[in-house]
Amino acid sequence: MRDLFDTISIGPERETIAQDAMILRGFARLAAPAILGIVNTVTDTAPFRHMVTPGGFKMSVALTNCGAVGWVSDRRGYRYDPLDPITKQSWPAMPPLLQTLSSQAANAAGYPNFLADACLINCYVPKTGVSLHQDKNECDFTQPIVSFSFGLPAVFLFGSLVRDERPQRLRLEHGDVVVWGGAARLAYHGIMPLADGQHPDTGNCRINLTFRKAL
Ligand code: MD3
Ligand code: FE
Repeated sequence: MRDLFDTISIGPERETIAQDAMILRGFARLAAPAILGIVNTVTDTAPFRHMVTPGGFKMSVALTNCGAVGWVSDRRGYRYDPLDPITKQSWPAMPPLLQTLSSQAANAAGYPNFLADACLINCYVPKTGVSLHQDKNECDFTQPIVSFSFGLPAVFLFGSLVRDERPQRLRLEHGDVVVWGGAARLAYHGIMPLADGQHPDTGNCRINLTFRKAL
């Protein structure tokens, strides 16, 4: 039950966008330089790349991963894999700062036991987006997904459990964190093609980190 005291204690930076989906506005803003530095270290070992969908299309978003497993796509399907298909090596380990911040964000949203084993890092440049989809390659849908957004703003499309229902549009900005669990966990979602722009911390791109308990 929420009451006036909860509203005061959670403060204006915590917005509920749907049942079990919450934005923590600016949660990662102060940590952004450190996180973006970590992303650069990850991409030194595991570069951003455009994966191919099972249908044979090249994804417009470039991605990489860190953690025990990484999300991959190829002609055989979508899955989590302990090896980077380009380097044939393990993905870079989950950096301690990312492990801690993703658990703290989940905790702030009501998931005290979240421990990510995979972090998918997406890079969007202007005109790229992702169409409505569900994230269902993870083993345990009782665990939330935690997403951190940096750089250029994006319009996030948040639908329901059925694809054809008109999605909500939400603007996600530098440092915003969203936690998706419970009834929102299997919602359809996507990102509108990015508008042109420049951001002082990322240049002409949007970086999104999604933390998952995949195994
Ligand atoms: C909502 N990424 O990586 S935020 C994805 O901004 C993905 O790069 C988008 O969709 C991005 O799969 C969206 C993360 C997100 C992830 C899973 C969700 C939002 C979600 C699951 C249910 C509802
Ligand atoms: Fe997704």
